[in-house]
Amino acid sequence: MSKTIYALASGVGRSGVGVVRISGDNAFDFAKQLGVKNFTPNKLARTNLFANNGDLIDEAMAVAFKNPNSFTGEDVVELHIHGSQAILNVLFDELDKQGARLAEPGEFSKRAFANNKMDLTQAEGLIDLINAETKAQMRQAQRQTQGALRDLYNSWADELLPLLAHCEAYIDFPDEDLPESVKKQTDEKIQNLISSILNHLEDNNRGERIRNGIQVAIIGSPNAGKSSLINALTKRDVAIVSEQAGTTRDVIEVNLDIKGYPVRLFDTAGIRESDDVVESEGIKRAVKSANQADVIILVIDGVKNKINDELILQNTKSIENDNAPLVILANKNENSGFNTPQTSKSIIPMSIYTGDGIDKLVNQLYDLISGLVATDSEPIITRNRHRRALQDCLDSLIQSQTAPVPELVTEDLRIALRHLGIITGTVDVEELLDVVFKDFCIGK
Ligand SMILES: Nc1nc2c(ncn2[C@@H]2O[C@H](COP(=O)(O)OP(=O)(O)O)[C@@H](O)[C@H]2O)c(=O)[nH]1
Ligand SMILES: [Mg+2]
Repeated sequence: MSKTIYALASGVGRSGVGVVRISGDNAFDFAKQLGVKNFTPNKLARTNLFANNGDLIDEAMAVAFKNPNSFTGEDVVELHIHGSQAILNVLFDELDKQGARLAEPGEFSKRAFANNKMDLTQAEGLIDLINAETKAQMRQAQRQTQGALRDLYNSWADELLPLLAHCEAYIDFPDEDLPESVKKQTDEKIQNLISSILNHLEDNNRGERIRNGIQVAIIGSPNAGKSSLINALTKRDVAIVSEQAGTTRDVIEVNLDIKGYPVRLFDTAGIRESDDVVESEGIKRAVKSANQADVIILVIDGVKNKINDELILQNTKSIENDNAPLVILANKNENSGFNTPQTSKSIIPMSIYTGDGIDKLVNQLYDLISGLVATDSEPIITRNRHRRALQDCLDSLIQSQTAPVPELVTEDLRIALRHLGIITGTVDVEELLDVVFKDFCIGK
């Protein structure tokens, strides 16, 4: 018997239409009492909703989903009402009186998980889909909600299970000598599985990068035009631009969509020697931000400087991040005093004043980022939670290869299997559910 729950499933606030979802054993009864008459599954029907005293609540539309063919796997009714707080208040009041209660955040999805409508990776994909801001995030989340990760991890579990069964049988019947061929086959399969997991783990954190945004830090001397650049790229005045050197002190972060890829762009303090305590702290943060970045943009004032290899080296010497590709911009090229760069490095000449070079920069960023996160059709890890469990699974498999007695091999394989189950949620761990579903909002 599952208590009937309800919540606004559409966005909060005034809206043309709001969708209230009701799920549980009494969902159909409660909707009937409100005046819904048509329960042809999956068919939206016009209906008036009434309070118990006969007052009209709203002219609405209703659709019923019969269990198990619903989002939660329970009986579900969705009411399309006018998105007004007053209507919601009256409607929720009536539902409370009937014995329903407001759903907790993520409770619909939790029930969907409990009723095997989705595994934990699909639930996580759903949160990511709701939070997606760019196309790449959307595609990745869609693949996950469709079960790409679930299928992969289940297929590994399916490979492990018979191996575990073999080992257990051997323990139960130790007098029967395990044929050499079976042992060899088992060893091979474990080795293959180890290779597959290693391969899957060595993904350059692509999935997490797409999920969290690719970090791009803008660095360079004071007054090079870093803050002007972040404003030009975001087409907003997010950072203070000033002729005065040392204006930017805090690291300013903005989110940017580069042709579908989510980018977190960081404007930083100009790197130079400074006696000013606040500026020095800003410079420290600038270096830190560059050290953590996936891509670094170095802006150089091409009027004030003759750009050559030596100057570029000087501008980057405090940064320790060899992994991040470096994009070098020679700014202010509309000015007659602009010095043509003399260097072996690839440089984008640009003028933030005229906009020259901005397209080239965006294209280059796109190429670099797509190289960093490019996904073939293979499913990729999107959370640290998956990564940790896979690493644990891997450790147990590797340990099993040198385990001295069959009992210990069995134990290692069992633990490996358990770690795969932790990712998909086939292992029953209550605190795991809290971790996964805490990010959900009410109504999901
Ligand atoms: N001539 C010229 N000046 C620029 C250009 N971009 C920025 N500036 C100027 O350079 C100065 C410093 O810019 P700002 O963005 O604050 O540099 P930051 O210290 O690197 O953040 C400001 O006076 C800007 O107006 C450009 O393309 N051409
Ligand atoms: Mg600045």
